[in-house]
Amino acid sequence: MKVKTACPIDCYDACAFVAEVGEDGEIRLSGNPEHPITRGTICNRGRQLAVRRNSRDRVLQPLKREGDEWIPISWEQAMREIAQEVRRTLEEVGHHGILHYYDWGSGGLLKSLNQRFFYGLGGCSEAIGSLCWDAGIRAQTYDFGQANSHAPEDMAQHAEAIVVWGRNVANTNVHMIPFIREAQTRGAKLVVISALPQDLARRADKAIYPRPGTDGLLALAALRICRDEGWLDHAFLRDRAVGWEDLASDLDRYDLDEVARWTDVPVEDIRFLAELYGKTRPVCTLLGIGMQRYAQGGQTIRAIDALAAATGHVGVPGGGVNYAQRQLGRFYDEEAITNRRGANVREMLRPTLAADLLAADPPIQVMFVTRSNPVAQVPDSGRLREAMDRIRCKVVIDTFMTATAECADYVLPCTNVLEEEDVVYTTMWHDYVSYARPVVPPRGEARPEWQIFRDLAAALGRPEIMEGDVDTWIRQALRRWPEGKLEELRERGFVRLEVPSVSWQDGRFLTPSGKFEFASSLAVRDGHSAVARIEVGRFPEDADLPYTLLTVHPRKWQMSQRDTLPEAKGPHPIAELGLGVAAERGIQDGDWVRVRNKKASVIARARVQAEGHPRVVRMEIGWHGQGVTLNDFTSDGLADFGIQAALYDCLCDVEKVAFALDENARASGKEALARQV
Ligand SMILES: Nc1nc2c(c(=O)[nH]1)N[C@H]1C(S)=C(S)[C@@H](COP(=O)(O)OP(=O)(O)OC[C@H]3O[C@@H](n4cnc5c(=O)[nH]c(N)nc54)[C@H](O)[C@@H]3O)O[C@H]1N2
Ligand SMILES: Nc1nc2c(c(=O)[nH]1)N[C@H]1C(S)=C(S)[C@@H](COP(=O)(O)OP(=O)(O)OC[C@H]3O[C@@H](n4cnc5c(=O)[nH]c(N)nc54)[C@H](O)[C@@H]3O)O[C@H]1N2
Ligand SMILES: [Mo]
Repeated sequence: MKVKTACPIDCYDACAFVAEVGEDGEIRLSGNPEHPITRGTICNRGRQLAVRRNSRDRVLQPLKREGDEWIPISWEQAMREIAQEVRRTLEEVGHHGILHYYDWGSGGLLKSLNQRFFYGLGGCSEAIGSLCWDAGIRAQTYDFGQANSHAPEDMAQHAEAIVVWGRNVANTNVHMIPFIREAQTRGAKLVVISALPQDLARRADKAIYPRPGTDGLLALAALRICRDEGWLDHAFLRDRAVGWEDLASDLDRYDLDEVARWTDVPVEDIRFLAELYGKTRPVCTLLGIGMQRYAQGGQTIRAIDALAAATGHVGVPGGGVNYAQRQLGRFYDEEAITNRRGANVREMLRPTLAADLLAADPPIQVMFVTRSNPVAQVPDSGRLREAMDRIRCKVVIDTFMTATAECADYVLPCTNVLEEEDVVYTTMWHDYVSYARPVVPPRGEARPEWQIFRDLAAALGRPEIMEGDVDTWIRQALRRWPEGKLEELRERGFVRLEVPSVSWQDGRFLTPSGKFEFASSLAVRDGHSAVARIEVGRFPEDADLPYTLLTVHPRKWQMSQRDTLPEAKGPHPIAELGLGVAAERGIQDGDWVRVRNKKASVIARARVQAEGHPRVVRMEIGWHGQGVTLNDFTSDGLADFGIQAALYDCLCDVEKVAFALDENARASGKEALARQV
């Protein structure tokens, strides 16, 4: 039998699945062919969800740490003991002594019931801010009033050029590829701007590889050329925007030759970009998350917004500066799920979690982790482990023994998406929502999280906190939906929410002025320059650490969710090296190298990259081993806007520790390696 269900992974694509269970019990997942984005295909991460469901390594019973051992215990014991820890904390220091750390490991609507539990206690300490995309969200809020994206069909049908700027669509947003192809078949040009090599660049008319973190300069220098050449949309600047004059006069600070030196992008390429935005119409810009993971990440997104807006690509079919899809929030009543009203919450920032924990007064006594693996994913993870060590009781809810679970006192097994009913409502890009249905029963003793928190509330003598059932909660959260839409969602497995396919076409923006704001009063209020501005003095430099380490999202798996992938779990990560790194350090493909900075060091296998910025090292985030996670390398610095981790402002050096060996010599190679390391 086929069951329509949904992919809950935090991703641009938010796919709809069709699941089939074979007689052998094997679950086959495929894409729902009717879904206009999924179009019948899913990625390796999606398929892995079935493997994860049935994996031998899955946690199937509540576990309690005793010394160095994990002892299986009953749910009754787990709930009783954890309730006791909660009670003690409430008595000793109050509800701020309880931390709920969560992230978006699942995009299920009902997952927010976790928060309901803590708010029901009167409040808690809670993680806020973003390891992901907040600087860019805030930048677009200053400029447009909200971060909206055009429908992909609009790009496919109307764009004359597509600029994929800092987004690795071939890895992280694969369902975009057919739309790009469709536009290219019509004759649209494709330009890729990326610090690292990308598969998509092979299909592109042009690839530009700036020095990491410098794209804002590139955009503003290109805009200066457009200003000087008169390649501007004067009607837009006059009728639909404010502050152009302020920005226009600020552009003189970006000298073309200097920008070329800082960005490592030749002057001809900066001109190429200016001409593309200035003379082609319309240009669709697809922005990635990577570019705003820097100290000036927010300004960088504002700079690109300004380039595209001034040259006439905002509010027109086939245009847009597409970073995120934030138009869908109004369709959901999250308060109906979280019941937050009246709760007293102390905020701790995800990007600076370790420091916030160490400084907390009152201190955290009980920490709950849901939908996340912070020890692998939060910057400065060495310090985080240290901070967690001081917490009396740590409870991790997950399906696997993650790097965070390894540091816990209790690990509680939750259900996998294929065992759950939920509305999957998080999309970073399009405007579809999907419905998850149970395909198979929960394995072992795994329980849905809402049930875990219901049991805990009962153990605390507070069952009213989690009163309700799945159907009621869903109906309450979707009460703004038109009659019949929920039934359609359940029947088809997905529905489209009605938002404009071309954003800002009516010229009305959600900014204070109601116009596009080249000069933003909100930015000034928040302590920033009114106009997009990049300061070269703020690029990180360290004579001892000449290269940038980019710990980007893995091609084949979702960040730290690699438990079922032997090739991802090896003892050594792959370090992809730009040509400059390889040449300066005398490294060849396959050599063993040590990647290090002041905080961490790891032995990796080198893969030399012919394309990309020459002085960049890339490792895929989520790997851990050799006593470290890759976030042992990163620092907890913030980007300029919002609350955003500047994870890619990370410098490193690389040295060769052993030569490459051919397959036959591998065994003795290991000895050679052991001797040299
Ligand atoms: N396969 C896979 N897909 C995923 C995920 C995953 O883990 N695996 N994760 C999902 C999530 S949570 C997110 S947030 C998204 C992230 O999706 P992306 O935005 O695509 O990915 P990032 O890893 O944040 O950024 C990596 C890209 O940014 C580029 N980049 C980095 N710094 C710079 C710079 O300074 N300038 C320019 N021009 N480019 C730069 C890199 O070259 C790389 O192409 O992907 C989602 N999709
Ligand atoms: N250095 C560096 N660090 C990064 C990034 C980077 O590019 N570089 N990217 C950042 C980004 S964009 C993001 S979004 C964050 C993400 O950070 P996380 O969300 O912590 O990342 P994941 O590794 O996907 O871990 C999710 C965990 O949730 C579990 N999980 C899945 N579904 C459920 C569920 O329903 N309930 C519960 N309880 N658990 C569930 C999974 O098994 C997994 O262990 O990481 C950030 N960290
Ligand atoms: Mo993310």
